[in-house]
Amino acid sequence: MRLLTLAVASFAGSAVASPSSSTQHHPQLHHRSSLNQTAPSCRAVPGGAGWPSADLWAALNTTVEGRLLKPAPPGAVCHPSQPTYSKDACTATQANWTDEFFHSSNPVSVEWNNWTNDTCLPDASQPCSGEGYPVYVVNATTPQHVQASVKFAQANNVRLIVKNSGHDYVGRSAAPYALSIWVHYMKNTTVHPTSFSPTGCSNVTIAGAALTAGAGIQMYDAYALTHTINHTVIGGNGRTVALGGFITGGGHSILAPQNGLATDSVLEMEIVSPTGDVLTLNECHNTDLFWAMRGGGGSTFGVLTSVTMALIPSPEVVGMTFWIGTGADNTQAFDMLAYVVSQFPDLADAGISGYPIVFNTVKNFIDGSDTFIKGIIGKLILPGSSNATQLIERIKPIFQHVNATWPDMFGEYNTTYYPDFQAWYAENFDPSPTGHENLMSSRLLDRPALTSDLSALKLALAKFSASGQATVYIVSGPAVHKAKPRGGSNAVLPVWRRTYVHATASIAYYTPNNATYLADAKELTGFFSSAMRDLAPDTGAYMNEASKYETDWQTTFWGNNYPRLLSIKRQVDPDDVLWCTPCVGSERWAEEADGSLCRV
Ligand SMILES: Cc1cc2nc3c(=O)[nH]c(=O)nc-3n(C[C@H](O)[C@H](O)[C@H](O)COP(=O)(O)OP(=O)(O)OC[C@H]3O[C@@H](n4cnc5c(N)ncnc54)[C@H](O)[C@@H]3O)c2cc1C
Ligand SMILES: *[C@@H]1O[C@H](CO)[C@@H](O)[C@H](O)[C@H]1NC(C)=O
Ligand SMILES: *[C@@H]1O[C@H](CO)[C@@H](O)[C@H](O)[C@H]1NC(C)=O
Ligand SMILES: *[C@@H]1O[C@H](CO)[C@@H](O)[C@H](O)[C@H]1NC(C)=O
Ligand SMILES: *[C@@H]1O[C@H](CO)[C@@H](O)[C@H](O)[C@H]1NC(C)=O
Ligand SMILES: *[C@@H]1O[C@H](CO)[C@@H](O)[C@H](O)[C@H]1NC(C)=O
Ligand SMILES: *[C@@H]1O[C@H](CO)[C@@H](O)[C@H](O)[C@H]1NC(C)=O
Ligand SMILES: *[C@@H]1O[C@H](CO)[C@@H](O)[C@H](O)[C@H]1NC(C)=O
Ligand SMILES: *[C@@H]1O[C@H](CO)[C@@H](O)[C@H](O)[C@H]1NC(C)=O
Ligand SMILES: *[C@@H]1O[C@H](CO)[C@@H](O)[C@H](O)[C@H]1NC(C)=O
Ligand SMILES: *[C@@H]1O[C@H](CO)[C@@H](O)[C@H](O)[C@H]1NC(C)=O
Ligand SMILES: *[C@@H]1O[C@H](CO)[C@@H](O)[C@H](O)[C@H]1NC(C)=O
Ligand SMILES: CC(=O)N[C@H]1CO[C@H](CO)[C@@H](O)[C@@H]1O
Repeated sequence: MRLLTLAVASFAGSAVASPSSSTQHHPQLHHRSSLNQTAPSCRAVPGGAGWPSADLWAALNTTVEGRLLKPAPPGAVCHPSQPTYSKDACTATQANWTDEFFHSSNPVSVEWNNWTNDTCLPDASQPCSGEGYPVYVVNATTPQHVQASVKFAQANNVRLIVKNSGHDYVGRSAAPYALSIWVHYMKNTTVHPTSFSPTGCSNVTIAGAALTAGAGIQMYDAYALTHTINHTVIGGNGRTVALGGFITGGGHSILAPQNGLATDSVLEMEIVSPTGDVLTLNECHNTDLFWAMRGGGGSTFGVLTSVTMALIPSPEVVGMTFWIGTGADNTQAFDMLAYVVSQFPDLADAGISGYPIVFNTVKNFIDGSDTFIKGIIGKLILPGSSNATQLIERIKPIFQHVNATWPDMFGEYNTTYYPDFQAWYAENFDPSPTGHENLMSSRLLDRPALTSDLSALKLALAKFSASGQATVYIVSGPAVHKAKPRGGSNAVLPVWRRTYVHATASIAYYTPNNATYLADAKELTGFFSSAMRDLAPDTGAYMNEASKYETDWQTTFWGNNYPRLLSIKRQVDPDDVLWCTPCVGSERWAEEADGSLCRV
């Protein structure tokens, strides 16, 4: 995610990695760890013996009221060999490929090309097998459509995935040979203006406004709707990010340091369980699942159909944009950057949050000259205030210290008053373009990591921003630390309760189907992750925005919640009907080189 359009240094591979040798697929060699020796060792694949017959698919289609789709890959319109080929449609698709709305409104498309394995880009010079995409999709609008899809996948040994907006950075919303439940059109909403009583908890009334929303509701819908009653959800910064993946992963927000994580605001959920039951989860019913579905991750414990979130009165906001930069050859650039970032815990404790980004040797976007600079740029907010001086008096000393300590530092800040959060969001949402190869790495940083050893922080930031930029988002703070989720707790990584900064580094590249680029990108992702692990070995990472290749991912994403999450997963999904990686309980299966999913 990127807030500002910097001159992003597109990744140019340097390592001399050789293409990984392709492994032959030998289903008969699979060793089964499962106790049921008659269960198939792999999920069914089209054309294989176990794939459901056309009649079975037609019966599913009837059950889901004719909402079964067999979509062509969106890029097929550019390939003359494909049935959907069309010159005009190709032009439109190419024009829209960087547009988040395009991917989120398509039944199978996802934002980052790699997760469909570049198997049908809108580019005639690339291959188009479509094998990275699911085969069938249910365009679900009711829990019953979801239920029928889950039961069908279970009964027929078909790989099952869930797609919502397709934003996912770890590739969980696309998969080959799968049936996909597309929840994008689950958009029912109910506003509760004054209070909410969780279903079947006759003794509980939760004061304050709340929103019940279908899992397909996207950020811009949620903000716009709650704005009509002068409230806001604790939401993310993208426009099309949907509640399904966001809430189940934890959901960070620029409003979180003052109000808690998005998932901390959840009062109730409705899900379809992996065994096909429609369940209401809250503090009185299905409490284990209620705990797990708030932070345990998407497409693992069930399919979310709707969620009820507590709202906050929309705060007035003082917003600031700022930058501090210096010539790329200034050897003290990272001394300055480490100092500035070390101030973030104090800023968050003072009620300030925001989206700063470190930039490292990028073309001078400040004056447009042909020079290179290093520095930091971003947006800060002080919600609940109309007095810009309160924000400025916190930031000015930082600028003064920088100027007094290091030579040749240039900077600027401006403030703007917004009467409510919606007014701030309308100008400052995340417009990140999509439609390229993108791998990510991330780390959550607590006060010790940010303040106790500035040499270590300096080194880590320098490595972490090596691809041109890295985020150092202030999206956790006091209210996350002392959050009281309903039912006592939820499953987010406990490190959130002492985090101040969510740092991310991405490798974006524009050369598809290139094994060298892929290998280099994976290597760099690992380099970023290890730089941050060295700085903060006892923290972890936000699972929704992280490296797919994170080592020790169980602990990195869930910490000491992992054993309880695993036991709930085994209990509610003994057959691993919902499977993704890196996801809780995924250890018993692995994707083969040809994309099929087999037991290990
Ligand atoms: C531009 C951009 C901005 C972002 N901003 C933020 C931000 O401010 N804060 C933040 O926390 N994150 C942010 N994210 C990350 C975002 O939270 C994740 O990408 C999240 O996975 C998106 O969920 P989705 O449902 O929209 O996407 P999808 O890719 O469709 O789904 C993501 C995962 O959730 C699962 N899932 C989706 N819906 C359901 C459901 N109904 N039931 C069960 N599982 C489901 C999918 O199977 C998949 O595993 C941002 C991402 C992008 C690309
Ligand atoms: C074992 O797997 C087979 C095939 O999936 C299934 O029919 C059978 O019911 C399973 N047996 C048990 C005991 O789970
Ligand atoms: C499902 O049924 C609808 C309505 O009859 C039909 O239009 C659609 O093509 C069917 N889907 C598939 C994949 O056959
Ligand atoms: C592409 O985007 C334009 C406007 O953004 C829209 O009108 C058009 O329908 C889109 N095309 C496709 C194929 O989605
Ligand atoms: C999916 O369902 C929605 C809601 O009924 C409908 O508007 C949309 O056209 C459908 N999409 C496809 C591709 O069938
Ligand atoms: C949305 O509302 C419609 C009509 O009231 C209903 O049929 C459907 O089940 C609801 N969907 C969800 C996800 O609750
Ligand atoms: C929201 O705030 C505006 C401006 O203060 C006010 O006019 C309006 O009545 C409020 N709406 C509600 C539903 O409270
Ligand atoms: C409400 O009652 C349920 C049992 O019906 C119990 O589990 C829950 O803890 C109670 N909650 C409160 C706030 O008293
Ligand atoms: C501050 O405002 C001036 C004048 O509008 C503008 O040129 C400058 O880019 C702004 N700086 C920042 C950091 O937003
Ligand atoms: C704004 O805040 C500053 C610093 O806290 C304070 O001195 C000043 O009186 C405030 N101004 C108003 C109008 O409240
Ligand atoms: C330091 O002071 C100079 C001269 O007043 C100014 O141009 C520059 O922007 C300042 N730098 C910072 C980081 O405030
Ligand atoms: C991805 O595509 C490559 C060819 O570009 C193929 O060798 C590989 O098996 C595919 N992987 C998956 C998981 O589909
Ligand atoms: C073309 C490409 O880069 N494909 C890769 C995308 O990511 C998956 C999952 O890591 C790899 O298996 C593919 O090789």
